[in-house]
Amino acid sequence: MKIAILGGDGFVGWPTSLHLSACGHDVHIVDNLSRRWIDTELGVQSLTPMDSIQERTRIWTEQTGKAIGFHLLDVASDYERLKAWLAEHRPDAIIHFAEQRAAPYSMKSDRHKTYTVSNNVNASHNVLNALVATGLDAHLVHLGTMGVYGYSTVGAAIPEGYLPVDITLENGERAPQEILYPANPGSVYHMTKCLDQLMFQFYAKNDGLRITDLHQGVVWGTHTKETRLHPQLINRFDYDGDYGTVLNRFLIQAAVKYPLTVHGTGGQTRAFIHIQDSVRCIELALNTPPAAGERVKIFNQMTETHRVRDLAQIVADMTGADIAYLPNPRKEVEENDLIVKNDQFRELGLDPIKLESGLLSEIVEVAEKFAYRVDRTRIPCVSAWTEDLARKVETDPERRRLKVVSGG
Ligand code: NAD
Ligand code: USQ
Repeated sequence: MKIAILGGDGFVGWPTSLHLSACGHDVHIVDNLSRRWIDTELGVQSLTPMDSIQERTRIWTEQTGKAIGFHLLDVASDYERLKAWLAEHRPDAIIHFAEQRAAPYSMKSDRHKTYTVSNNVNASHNVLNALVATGLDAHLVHLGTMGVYGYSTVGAAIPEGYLPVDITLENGERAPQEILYPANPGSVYHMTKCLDQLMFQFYAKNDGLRITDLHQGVVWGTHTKETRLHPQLINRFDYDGDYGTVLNRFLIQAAVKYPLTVHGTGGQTRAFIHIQDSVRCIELALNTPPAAGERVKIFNQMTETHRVRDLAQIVADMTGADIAYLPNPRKEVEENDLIVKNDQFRELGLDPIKLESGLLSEIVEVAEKFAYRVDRTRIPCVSAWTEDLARKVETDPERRRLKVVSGG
């Protein structure tokens, strides 16, 4: 299959590109390298030393004899070039990672909100628009988020995208329907993923586009089978207060003896998936496309759920790290339960990597190995969801104490 990987230079996109190339597909990465520019804007860098995309693809060819194309293109702002690229290359499938994906970054300021909305919504719409305009029947696989469902405890399992409901008709009879699960975003970033869902629904209905939306949980880990092949194929690893996700942050914090930064009570429950399983799920989804005219196929791409404070305790037990309970800069439910259905990937053969089995190697092979590259001042989460929360976080005595004792 010829596959366009939009955002293929990123954390999930890079190992996916390698894996699909290893499987024998003709892989083309399309990326504007905006994520690398954001590192520069924030004054941070990946924990792992990451080469240029050209160098990465050169090493891949050297190691495997397989080629991966790279095309520098802004999917959100250069519609005409995107359309021309699709018309020329005519991929059989498109995997769409090309969005600004950090909730804290999306909430930093009004400028960051505007950028996130305009980048993400335009990127998704441009792809859909160009598919119709070029008459291309490519299967579009999009990386969405579990965050579209929100995190309020309802006491029922979250279904895979669609919720069965009964509508009471005028005559009093009940009509069963399936609707998109009510969107309940917790940040501007998550809001853009909710908007994506509506665009997918419309284009599948109106133009018969074949679309799969993967509602993914928090991804943890670094390596996959293919990134291990050579040191220069290594994946990126974000640990800073904007892009670092919770479990990977705890791992590196433990490695540099920085107290584990739990927000609030740590009662937030989230869904998780290892990067190797994420790549595997994308492959499974790619191989089972919906038919033209079918509604958007939605999978919950996660393997286990955990409470943040339990994750901190697991990492503390393994490493002896201290835990710091800090004021939460985010406006989010303090304590929630989360039960999630993921039957579809299980039925397709996903055999998940469990947290307990993968954590130790991640600490030794990555966190401790590259700990010397950590800038401790970039660890604190400083992006607050509201002005009030910003003030609360800034003046909190525990946070100030942590800053002094940890040097961060
Ligand atoms: P990332 O930021 O590492 O990668 C995104 C890539 O897209 C980057 O290489 C960036 O340069 C590129 N990009 C962004 N806007 C672009 C544009 N307009 N044109 C071309 N390229 C553009 O993010 P990631 O962690 O790899 O996440 C990939 C996708 O998966 C995102 O859509 C994200 O929402 C979703 N997701 C990620 C996680 C996670 O924990 N990392 C969890 C759930 C869902
Ligand atoms: N948290 C802490 N301490 C930290 C960092 C985070 O307690 O040092 C808490 C947060 O307050 C939140 C939870 O951990 O309650 C998860 O935060 P996160 O930064 O790990 O994840 P999130 O912001 O939800 O975003 C990440 C990805 C995003 C993806 C999402 C999937 O960046 O692209 O969509 O996970 S999900 O969470 O399922 O919506």
